[in-house]
Amino acid sequence: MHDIYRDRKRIEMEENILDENDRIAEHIKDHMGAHGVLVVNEMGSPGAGKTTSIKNIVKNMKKAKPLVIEGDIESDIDTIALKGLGIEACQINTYGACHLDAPMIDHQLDHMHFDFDEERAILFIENIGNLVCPAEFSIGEHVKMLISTVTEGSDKPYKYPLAFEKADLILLTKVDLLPYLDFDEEFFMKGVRALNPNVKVIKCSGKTGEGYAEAAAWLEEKAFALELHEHHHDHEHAHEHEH
Ligand SMILES: Nc1nc2c(ncn2[C@@H]2O[C@H](COP(=O)(O)OP(=O)(O)OP(=O)(O)O)[C@@H](O)[C@H]2O)c(=O)[nH]1
Ligand SMILES: [Mg+2]
Repeated sequence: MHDIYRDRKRIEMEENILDENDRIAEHIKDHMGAHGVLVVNEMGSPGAGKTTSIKNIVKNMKKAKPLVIEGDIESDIDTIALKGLGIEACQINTYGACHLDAPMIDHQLDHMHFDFDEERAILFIENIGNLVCPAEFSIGEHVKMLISTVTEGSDKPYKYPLAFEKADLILLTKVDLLPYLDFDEEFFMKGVRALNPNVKVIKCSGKTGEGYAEAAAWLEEKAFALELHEHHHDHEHAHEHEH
């Protein structure tokens, strides 16, 4: 028999978990922002060009210090590649979970030291390669950056609307491959605009470097628009604020 009571209990529990996640996310966002750190939640399918985009944006950053948290189900391949380029990076492995959540980031931040001389920093958090689940969870970001690639096809905004609806910045990557594909840019943009009329969309290529200077400038502008707190506090657990 269908147990309505149990279904309701389950829904209540899921709501509580989401509330708790959002509360911690809000704390991370405020705390990092007050220290001049812009947090970027980078999302996109496996292989869409998330790590390539971080590398190229960092190359084009002029004023802020780059920091990276790599999220993967397993392995530290991307972290090793970034460190090889001299970029400060650390790894979170979820061992199965299809997205990062705010408690994972809160925990990771406790182990990171932010001793940068620059006035501002940009913390890129590469989420798990997945076009669905990461869009449902805030992890303390100021900016949701969606990586969508021409090789996935132009119908993705129609099939995976939430990721496009929530994005603040969309990088359309691998545009160097357009001559070999039948990507319909007009159809893609129509889908994006229907969900998110004002989102910034930048066409990028990791091969030619196209677009990444503009992406870096867009993010650095956001970083420098953060309002710093006069008195900096040390990082505290979000749950210690709950009484
Ligand atoms: N031609 C071309 N290839 C690209 C571009 N960007 C990324 N690639 C290639 O696409 C593959 C995946 O790129 P990554 O940057 O590793 O993608 P990712 O989204 O970080 O992948 P996961 O972390 O595994 O989900 C690599 O072989 C890249 O070299 C691009 O702009 N043009
Ligand atoms: Mg990657």
